[in-house]
Amino acid sequence: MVAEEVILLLGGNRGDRRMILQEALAQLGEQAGEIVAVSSLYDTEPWGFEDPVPFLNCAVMLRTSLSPEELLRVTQGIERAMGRERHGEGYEGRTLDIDLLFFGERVIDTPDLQVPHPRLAERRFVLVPVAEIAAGTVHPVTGLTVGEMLERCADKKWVRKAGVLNL
Ligand code: PH2
Ligand code: MG
Ligand code: MG
Repeated sequence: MVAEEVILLLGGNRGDRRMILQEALAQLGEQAGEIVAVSSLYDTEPWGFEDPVPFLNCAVMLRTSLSPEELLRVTQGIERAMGRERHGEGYEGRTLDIDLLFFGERVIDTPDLQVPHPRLAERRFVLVPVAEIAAGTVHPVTGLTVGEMLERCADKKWVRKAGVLNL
């Protein structure tokens, strides 16, 4: 299969947040493909639920020859390896979440996987890091670029730069 460009969002708000994202990036490079770009780290206010601990988020661009389903299995394996536990429905604090935001220009809507990520345009904690590395990426359904989505985003939750990962 021909390699495709994928954009992921990494985040977590439990444990050593920075070390966990650093290790997740290394694992993605080993198991998923070639790391093309990584955004700065951002401290971000928890979105959609109350939690005293901010998230640390960053965006990653990857070239992969895995299928979307294969990539999802790899990212879920990395989440589990970094201590992610799932406790049923609803948002909760977690050590590591890896979300597939864009997969080339594909549109995927299955019970296990929706790409582009359905809530991406509503969230500054997603759009700010992605705009840093891929502001011109076009949403295959709405036709808006990431930069345009950020300009239109009404989300008021705070997002603050918090350093960079080592490449
Ligand atoms: N992830 C969520 C829910 N809320 N809030 C922030 N700030 N960052 C996240 O990564 C995040 C969230 C669901 O995966
Ligand atoms: Mg998520
Ligand atoms: Mg997720």
